[in-house]
Parts: sequence; C-alpha cells; structure tokens
Amino acid sequence: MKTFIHSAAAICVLLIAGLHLHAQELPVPQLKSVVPCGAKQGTTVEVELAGNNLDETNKLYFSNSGITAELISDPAKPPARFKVTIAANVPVGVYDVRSIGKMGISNPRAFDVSDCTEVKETEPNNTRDKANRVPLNCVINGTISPTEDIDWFVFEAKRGQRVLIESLAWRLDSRLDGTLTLYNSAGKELMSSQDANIRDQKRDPFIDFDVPEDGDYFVRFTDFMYNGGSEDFYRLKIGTGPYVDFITPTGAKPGTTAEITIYGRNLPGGEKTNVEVNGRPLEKVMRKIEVPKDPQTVTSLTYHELLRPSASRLDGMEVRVTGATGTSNARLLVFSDGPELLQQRPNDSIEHAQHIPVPCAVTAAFNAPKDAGYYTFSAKKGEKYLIDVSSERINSPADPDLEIYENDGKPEGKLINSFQDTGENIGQLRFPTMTRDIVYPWTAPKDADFTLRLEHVYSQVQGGAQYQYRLEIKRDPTPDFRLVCTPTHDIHLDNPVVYQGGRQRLDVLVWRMNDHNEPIEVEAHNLPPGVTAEPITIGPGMKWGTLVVSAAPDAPLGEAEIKVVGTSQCGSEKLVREARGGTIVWDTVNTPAICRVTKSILLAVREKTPFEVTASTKDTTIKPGDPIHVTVTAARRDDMPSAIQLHGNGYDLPAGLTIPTTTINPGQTEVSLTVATTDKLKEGTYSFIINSESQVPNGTDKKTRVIYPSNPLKITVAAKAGK
Ligand SMILES: [Ca+2]
Ligand SMILES: [Ca+2]
Ligand SMILES: [Ca+2]
Ligand SMILES: [Ca+2]
Repeated sequence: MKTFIHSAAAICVLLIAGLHLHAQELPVPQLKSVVPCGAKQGTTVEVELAGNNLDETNKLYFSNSGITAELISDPAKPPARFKVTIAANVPVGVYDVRSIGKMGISNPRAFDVSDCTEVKETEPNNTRDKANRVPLNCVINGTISPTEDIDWFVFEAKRGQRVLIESLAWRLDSRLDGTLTLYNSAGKELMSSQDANIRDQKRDPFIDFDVPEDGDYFVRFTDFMYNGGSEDFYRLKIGTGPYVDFITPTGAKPGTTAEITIYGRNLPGGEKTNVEVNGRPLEKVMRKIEVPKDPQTVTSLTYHELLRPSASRLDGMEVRVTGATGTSNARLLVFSDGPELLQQRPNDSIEHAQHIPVPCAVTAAFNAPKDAGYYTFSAKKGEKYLIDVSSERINSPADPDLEIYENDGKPEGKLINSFQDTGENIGQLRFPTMTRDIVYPWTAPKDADFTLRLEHVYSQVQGGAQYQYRLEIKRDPTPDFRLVCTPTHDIHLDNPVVYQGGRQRLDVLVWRMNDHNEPIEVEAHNLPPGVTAEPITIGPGMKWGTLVVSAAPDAPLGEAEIKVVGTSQCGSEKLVREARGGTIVWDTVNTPAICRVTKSILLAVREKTPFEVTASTKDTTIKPGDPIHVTVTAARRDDMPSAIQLHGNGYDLPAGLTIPTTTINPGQTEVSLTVATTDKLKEGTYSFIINSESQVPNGTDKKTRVIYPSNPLKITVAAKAGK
C-alpha cells in the first residue's frame, strides 16, 4: 500500500474496503530469538539476538533483576550481542527477556535458568561419528539450522542410571518441533520420541531410559519436518535430575501448609509407586508447601514455565523439587478455598460414585482407557453451582467431558446435561483463551442427588495416570474477575511504545467470572516519567477495555515495567486485581496466533509522535438514545500534514454506541462529531476511545498507516426516562 491517498473520500473507500484491517503502527522491535535462550545460575554467557526492527539495540530487560546484560557488539552493526550474567540466587525457572533499542522495547522471549552444567553444540555434528561429546547432567544449547541440520550428541552413562533426555524448545518460544532418537554404542536404536505426551508442550520430545550397561549413548536430534533456522533454537537436557510428572492434590488453601505428593522420576528420596506413565514407573515424595495468604499473592499467578492463555484466569504458584542432581521442572498448585480431596476409587459408575461435599476440589485422573469418574452431591432446586474441571490448564493431556445425571433411582440415572469445552475467548486472535477444559455454571432443576460423570474425550484409546484433572465445585460462586493486558496488534509480535506528545493504547481483557457484571476501574501504575494514564471504567458486562497512556512532549525516552490494576465494587467487597500480561509468540496464517502469558508488562517512550488527537465532551451524563457531542482536536508534527480519520473500528465499544467515521482534513485541527447511542446502551459508566488513523512519514518509508487512540471519554448512562 504505497500510494498515498489525499482525499477524504478515498480514505472512506479504503476504510470501508478494509474494515478488517489490523491495527497499524510505526515499527516496534520484534524479538524472535535470543541464543542461547538460557544459562546456569551464577554464570555469564554470551547471547545473540535476531528479529525485526532491532536497530540500535543497546540493552536487555529481564523479568528477574538478578539477570543483567552488557552490550558487547557495535550497536550500529546487528546482530546485537550481549554478555548476560545470572546471579547465583536467581531461582531455576523461565524468565522473560526483551530487547531495548531505538524503536522501543520488544515482545518477550523465554530465558531459562538452570542449575546444571551448560554446553553449546558445535557444528559439524550431522553424523554419528561427529557427535558432540557432552557430560551427563548438562543442558545443551543449540539450533537446528536450515538445510536439514541434524545434531548428534554422545554421553557416557552407567548401568542402573535412569537418564532423562528432554527437549526444551516449543515451550521456550522456539518454532522447533524436535524429534529425538537414542542409540547405544553399537548403533542400535533404543528409543525414540517425537512429542512428549503433554498437550501444550507437545512438540518437545522426551526420553526416559534405564541404562542397561556402562558405555556411550548417542542422541540424534532434529526437527520433525527437517525445518530449521534461527527461530529453531533449543535446549536439550540430558541427565539424572528430577522430573515432576504431576502433583496431588493440585490445589491448596491460602495461608495453610499443604502436604503435596509429587509424582515423578529421579525424585530425591523418592519412594517407588505402582503408578506408570507410558510404561515408565513413577516415584513419589511428599513436600510441605507454605501457601501464601496475602490477598495480592493469592490472586496472582506465579509460575516460571509456559502458561498458555487459557490458564490466565487461574491463581497459583509453582511446585518443584530439588536434589543432588538439580532442580526439577514446575507444576502448578492452584489456590483454592475449599477442601482438597483425592479421587476415591472405584468411582466408575453411579452406584460407586464418590460422594463429595460442596464446595470442594477433587484431584483425579483418567487412569486407563474407558475410565470415567463419577461424583455425587445433593442439591436443591434453583441453587447455582460452578463446575470447573482443569486439565489443559494444569498441564494434563486430558480433554474432560462432563455429563450430569439426576439420581432417579435407576442404576444408570437420568442424563440431564452435558458439556464439552469452554469456548470463551476473551482475547480473540491475539490471546485466544478457548480450552478443552470445562467451566460450567449450572442450576439445579429440582431437589435431588446429582452425579457428575467425567470422561476423557478419547477415552476409548487413551488413559493413564498423567491424564489428570481437577474437579472444583462451588455453590453460589462469588463474582470475581481477572485482567490480562496485551499489546494491541492482533497478528504480529508487538509491544506498546508511546511517542512523546502522543498516546498509545493497551488492551485490557477481562475474565468475568461467576456472573461478574460490575464496572471495573482500571489504572496504570509505575508509568515512566512524563507518562500518564487516565483511569478508565470498563462498563457493565464488557470484556475488553482500552487503557490509554499519554506521554508529555518532553517525557524522557526510556522504558518501564508497569502495573495495570483493576478495582471493582462487588456488593460490600472491593476487589482489587492486578493484570497479568499476554503476548503473541508466533504469528500464524489464517489461524489464531500462538500466545502465552508474560511475566511482566512493559512500556517504552520514544521520540515525538506524528500526531495526537484529544477528545472532549460536555455530555458526561446521558440517557440511552441521547447523542454525545464530541469535539476532537488534532496536533500534528511539522512533517505530517495529512488528513486524520476518526472512527470506532478495531476494539469493543459499549453496545448501542456508535462513533461516526469523521475526517480532520489537512490544514484542519478540530472537528465536531456526534456519537450516536440507542436504547441498547445499558445504564452504567463507560470509558471509550475514538481511534484516529492516518498516513505518516517514517524514515525512508514515507507513508506508514498508523492508528492512535484519543484520550478516553467517560460517560454515565442514566436510567431511561419513565423508568
Ligand atoms: Ca545444529
Ligand atoms: Ca548439526
Ligand atoms: Ca516433536
Ligand atoms: Ca473437553
């Protein structure tokens, strides 16, 4: 789209033709790889960056302040290289790294901190005789390069050792779909793995084997489709360190000491069990976990591994074990107030159903093919329940389906409801939150006993201890909400930059839980100097708010980790919830992007905005159907004479409110417009913005189409006349 369109009429045609055009912006840094994407605690490592718009990259941001970086390359000559130092006290886990340069601060990439020896692969290693020799208990950092790169490694192990070989790539924001094969020193294939049986980390293979005799063992690692490139980086862990498969129970009450049984492999002090996963035996250990109780922590989600969007409504903490050979991976322990129960078998029929109190949570599993779980409780007509079944969100491969039976005296009961997947998507393309899990509000149709029947959707052929689920049931669940703050772009890697004298939009996505319908006041804290954000009100029922940050013309250039906090009065209780961050990890074609939760929310300030619009109105209290008269003024940078289009596209407006497309012509600095409302506009307070769009000069590319928000307008809609 190189042609600059001068006439307002032509812009209208463009807009009508392009209602689905995505948000535009000046180039922002897009970080695609940091290689290696991890290091050991207490060490220093050199990393190299790749991505787009990384001009003059000079700093790195890490979500843990114990990780610091120093530029060691010429900022004018990409790729940027840094010396990264990880303090000895940085806990094992995955953090966010972002690049900072001329155009802002980038999206995050994962940076994985280990507590074992780290090595780098050395090419050529494409054949067995060129295998890189690595020590047992190490992490190898490598890349699958283009042209069918194969990486061979050899390590020595002793008979009786249990060696785990784990690829960390897909879950560390890599595009690699790794595949692993293990050979003995005679060249005989012992095992192979394409994908571990873990849904959202599924592209990362995993091998667990008992070493049959002392000697050398060879690993062949490559991409399943023989793809490769700078975005196909990996970490390959080979060792006898602990690995956690799952924990029971999966939740705990804030303010208590919870006794959690950890099931896994190579667990320090592990006790043998009869539990197997894919034919491999698990051990268990018990740990006492101190569960925090302060209100801010118990409504947070602190987990230093991958979290996909569907988990962004949970609250919890991570559980790991540490032994002589290192620290394990993490599993999520959910914060929950009710009693935590374990499944009592056999609960595989209505007759043998497990009787459960309400509220409670049950940790259970579809232990074998055709295994179903039955849970009976008593209810009274009209009582409201929330039935929440987590599998995908707690790292289980299970896809639970629910049936509800009325216990009518017959052995098979009477089927009254069924439910499969929760389709709620609060983030559309850029943060899709649909899940195979169940979040099902249910009202008892009569006084009776009811039985919940849970089954894995592929139960005919699949099952096992790892097919875990967490059933939580509550009566009259309390309305509540959680927020996720994301950059605006719905297709591409993005991160907000506000330009001096201008405004930028941050999207605030709302999980409204248990019929939470109240307005939510959202504020931003810890903004960079010279940057402000008017508090906004996300109106009744709305699930998408637009927070606007404004930079003073002399705001210093910089970047800041900001906090976005929502407050909502629910009856007598004032709920305060801090937003989590969300990001696109990879753009895709014609399908929702690959996304995840971030560890923090970052905002950059950069040089002078091309233009800024400011909206004002005197109509701050209206009735449904009343017009809202708005004046919009524009301030343009000297080199930006273009027309500015005002419209309400690309975000959620309150139902019954329409912003007319209006043009501020070249040479014009002010227009009036009338925002129309209808009877559909419900009583309440709402903030809304007016988008402003124009073509602006941008370096050599003379005309880049950009969209900036106006300041938010806040209106209160009074009850309709006569009501
Ligand atoms: Ca390689
Ligand atoms: Ca190779
Ligand atoms: Ca794979
Ligand atoms: Ca399901």
